[in-house]
Amino acid sequence: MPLPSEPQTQVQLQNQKNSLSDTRIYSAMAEDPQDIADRERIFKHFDANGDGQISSSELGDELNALGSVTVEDVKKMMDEIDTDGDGFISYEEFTEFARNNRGLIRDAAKIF
Ligand SMILES: [Ca+2]
Ligand SMILES: [Ca+2]
Repeated sequence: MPLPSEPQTQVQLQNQKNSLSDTRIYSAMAEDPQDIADRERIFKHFDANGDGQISSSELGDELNALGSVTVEDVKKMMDEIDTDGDGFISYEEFTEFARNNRGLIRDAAKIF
């Protein structure tokens, strides 16, 4: 009577261990992989020219497509998200904003 093959058992245990630690990492960061995927998709959507940053005109164009916004509205959002004040929203700045506004990003993910 042959025993179950030893290497296979080890691989299965290893996989279980990996998925457990993945879960722990995600919960420690309090980040749903879906939130990260949504965030990346929305960022790329806003970054129309694909240079990795959202300019105020890119932000304004997208917000105008959703409904009328004033120049002041766009400026207010830029001021809030562009924390280093260089006039562009980097992915890091967007990530920070998204983490603090998870509900807003989830709503936006339904639109984009
Ligand atoms: Ca851009
Ligand atoms: Ca910036």
